[in-house]
Amino acid sequence: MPPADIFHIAPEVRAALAGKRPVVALESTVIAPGLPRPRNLETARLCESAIREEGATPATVGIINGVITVGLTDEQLELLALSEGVRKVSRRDFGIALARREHGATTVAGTMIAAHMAGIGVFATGGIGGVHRGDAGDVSADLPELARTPVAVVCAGAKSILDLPRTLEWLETAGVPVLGYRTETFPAFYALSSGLPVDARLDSPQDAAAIIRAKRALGLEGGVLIAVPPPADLALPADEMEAAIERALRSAASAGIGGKALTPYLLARVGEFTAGRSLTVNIALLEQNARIAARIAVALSEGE
Ligand code: PSU
Ligand code: MN
Repeated sequence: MPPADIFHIAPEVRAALAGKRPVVALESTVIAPGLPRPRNLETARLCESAIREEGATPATVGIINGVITVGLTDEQLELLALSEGVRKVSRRDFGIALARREHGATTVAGTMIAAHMAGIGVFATGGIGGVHRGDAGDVSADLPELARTPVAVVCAGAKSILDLPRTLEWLETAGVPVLGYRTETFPAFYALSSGLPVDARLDSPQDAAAIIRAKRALGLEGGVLIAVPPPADLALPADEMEAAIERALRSAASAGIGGKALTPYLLARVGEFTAGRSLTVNIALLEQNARIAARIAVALSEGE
């Protein structure tokens, strides 16, 4: 584990890990630039409560004054949710944020790295990054992280602001299993299905735990992606979603937005174009994923 002056695990999380009790990591990029205030803070708390209700310990990951923190306190969550200028931290950004004593919100890749360092094997988020549409050279660092770091990531698939077929091809090449939780197809975040097949359907948390355990036992590097469709009553129709995304992509192109700013920009525009309904489903699926990740963490700890 890294030295204590740059890596801190909250006492409650440390105790759960030492006692081999279930822990679920949560990311903070979804809180800081990902969702608008004040819903971001409410959602962060909602996800933590869902994990506790299922009998696991939540560990939201972020960077506070240059210290990677696994298990943010409520005050620290509030700090990240309400501060301006919090750095979005993926693999490449850790050194910068730590050396400059900045606050940072970790992406899926960043959270996987910190979770694994702490000894946490299950992580819940909303959607992973992927291969961007149009520019197949813009590949999120989330994908190579899934290929190298052994953490199970529970998500609602990836948003169709991305090129989903290319994203799944990338994961296949890199050897990342893509599992559907009670579904045969990869969900499209706001929409129930992308129509693209997953590698296996999971019917229970125990089913997920068995696959994670078997992969671990083999010593294969890399993670497992577990995709859960958003709640059916709130999911958006695929055609409406597609229209909002096309508009957002045109808006990003004319504003000249690219690089790490592209994902947050597209998400904000889609929110406007769906009159906030994308936000409602986003919050509901985050809570649902946290709950299912906790059940998987519980199933994993029962088998040990
Ligand atoms: N997808 C979402 N909401 C998000 C993100 C992705 O629906 O907030 C965030 C996640 O933290 C993800 C990151 O890891 O964006 C990917 O950014 P990039 O494409 O720059 O790697
Ligand atoms: Mn990118």
